[in-house]
Amino acid sequence: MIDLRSDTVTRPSEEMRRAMANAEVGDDVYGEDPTVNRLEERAAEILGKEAALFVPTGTMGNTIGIKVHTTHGQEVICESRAHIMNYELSMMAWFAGALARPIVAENGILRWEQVRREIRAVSPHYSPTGLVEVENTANIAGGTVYPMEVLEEICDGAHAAGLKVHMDGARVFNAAAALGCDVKEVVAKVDSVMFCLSKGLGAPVGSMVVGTRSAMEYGRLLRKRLGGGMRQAGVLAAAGLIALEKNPARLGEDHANARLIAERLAEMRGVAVKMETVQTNIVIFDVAGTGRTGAELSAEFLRRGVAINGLGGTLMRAVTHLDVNRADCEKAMDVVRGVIGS
Ligand code: TLP
Repeated sequence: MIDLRSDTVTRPSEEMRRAMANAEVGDDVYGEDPTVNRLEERAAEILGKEAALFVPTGTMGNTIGIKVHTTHGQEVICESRAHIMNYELSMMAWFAGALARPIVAENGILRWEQVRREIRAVSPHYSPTGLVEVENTANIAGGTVYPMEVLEEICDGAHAAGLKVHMDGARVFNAAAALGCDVKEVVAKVDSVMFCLSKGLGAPVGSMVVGTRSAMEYGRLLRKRLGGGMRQAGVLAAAGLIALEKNPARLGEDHANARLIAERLAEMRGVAVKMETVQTNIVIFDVAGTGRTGAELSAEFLRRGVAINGLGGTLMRAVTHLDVNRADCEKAMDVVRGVIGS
């Protein structure tokens, strides 16, 4: 099967499996797992922040990132398609007691002017703003990337208004690759970042939260409270280290493969692709013109050995990653063309 459902589906490489088997471990709740400690140090170093925390999932990482900056009853400004609002089982409401204040932004990229208008002060009526959240890359908008000047303006504006900025950087290394710059520059002005080892970087499990030392110390307590004290987690961190050190450099291949998929899809009858949103490893496309739903087509593709998810209605998403090469993508598009017509 050619699996284009998500970059979460990658399997650990031989090198990762060997490193996992041989990992030096200890009890991480006591801070004694040397492999976890090394991963946290390297993540902080690579992102240019003071400290990092290894967490089992991106959802837990975002939950911690939001909770460290907010108090109950505050609002979190985010884009309308944000993962924190739509895909995390309302975790920020459940755990942090925060309300999402969504903004519809073109291609999922917020602008400071839009954010500024939604900031609410303490008043007898409003829930005050506690945090600004940016998703980079913006998954459901097509894996779009924040231009550096747009991001910097949001961070400067938020800070001047006394607000912190959390980045859901599940795919921030894809953003850095697309921008052609060091990931340090991408996250320089945000106060905390969550990024996933288990997506484009190819680790089997794990995400990191990165920020100031004091925020990460509080985050460590929150992780334990959430049930994320993982004990001998060095077996997972060992794979994470390889993902972090080796795989950012190859993300450009995934981006080129996504572009190929988008170009092929755009030639098919009844399929619409917003080409300007195809900036990284995600292709969102609309099959309304085929007269069929995403769910129907998804089932037909799957019968022919290609997995592509529907996103509800007529939207679909194809994601490239380590475990699909260019030939796989070409083959997948032949199958899709066979079902849809050219
Ligand atoms: N995204 C998954 C699904 O949940 C949609 C995917 O296949 O893309 N932030 C962003 C931007 C994400 O895309 C995801 C996962 C997460 C956070 C959460 O990560 P996990 O799944 O590790 O909790």
